[in-house]
Amino acid sequence: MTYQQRSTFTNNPTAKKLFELMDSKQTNLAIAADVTTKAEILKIAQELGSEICVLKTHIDIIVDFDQELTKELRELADKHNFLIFEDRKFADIGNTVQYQYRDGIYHIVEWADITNAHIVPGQGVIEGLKEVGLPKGRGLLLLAEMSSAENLAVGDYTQKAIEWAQKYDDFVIGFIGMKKLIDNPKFIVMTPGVKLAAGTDNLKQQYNTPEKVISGGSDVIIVGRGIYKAEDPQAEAKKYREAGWEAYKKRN
Ligand code: 5BU
Repeated sequence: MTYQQRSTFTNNPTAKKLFELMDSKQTNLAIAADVTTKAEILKIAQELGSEICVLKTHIDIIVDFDQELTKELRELADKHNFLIFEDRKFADIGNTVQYQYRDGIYHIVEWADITNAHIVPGQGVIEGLKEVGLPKGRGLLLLAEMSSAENLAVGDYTQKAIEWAQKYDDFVIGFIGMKKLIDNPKFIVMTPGVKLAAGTDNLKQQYNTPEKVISGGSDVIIVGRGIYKAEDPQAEAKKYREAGWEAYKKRN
């Protein structure tokens, strides 16, 4: 099924928008913009915006963060037609994650289309985030699997994530996973740990190629250092975009 066709299976507005823009823009590339200054992240959003479906942020690593930044990122997202995914990995009781999602200095729910959560606290983490995010049409990804070596998100844990995603499918739009996890077209799988050359880093990150990830049934490749550390990030982003899209076309 095409991304466009899959958009009709979900009622979540963010999931719909993502499927539609991936198809119209012809990209399944997300960039992990793991840089530490406003200037750097804005440069990435500006220069790579036309190549990507999703800009993934770690907003709490920006040393000169201010409210202007999220406003500007939002403007760039609307201008270049990509979604913003704050990779916050919420992991507390429902009441606490509500504060973390809505309040503090980041007000994540105000500007991030998508965020994600560990399921280790149980279903309360999903319910808490949903009360804050769903009225704004936001979407949540559950961490069903991770990319790092020897991580514990395997087996029954992964199965629980799949079960709870179906239970809360108005708000949970899919997973962080390494492959296709469930035969239901409404759920999106995004995969980190992607590089044109498979391998590892020195801190137990594990990389697969775009071809392997997409042919395995994942929908979005998340690429960080493979792009932003390259000499010419724009040219590199085009390569990843093409590799991801070719693999998708081959699959369909
Ligand atoms: P890299 O530079 O392409 O290795 O960056 C990967 C990004 O994906 C980085 O922002 C991580 O925080 C993020 N990530 C990951 O690498 N593995 C995971 O399982 C999850 C997130 Br969840």
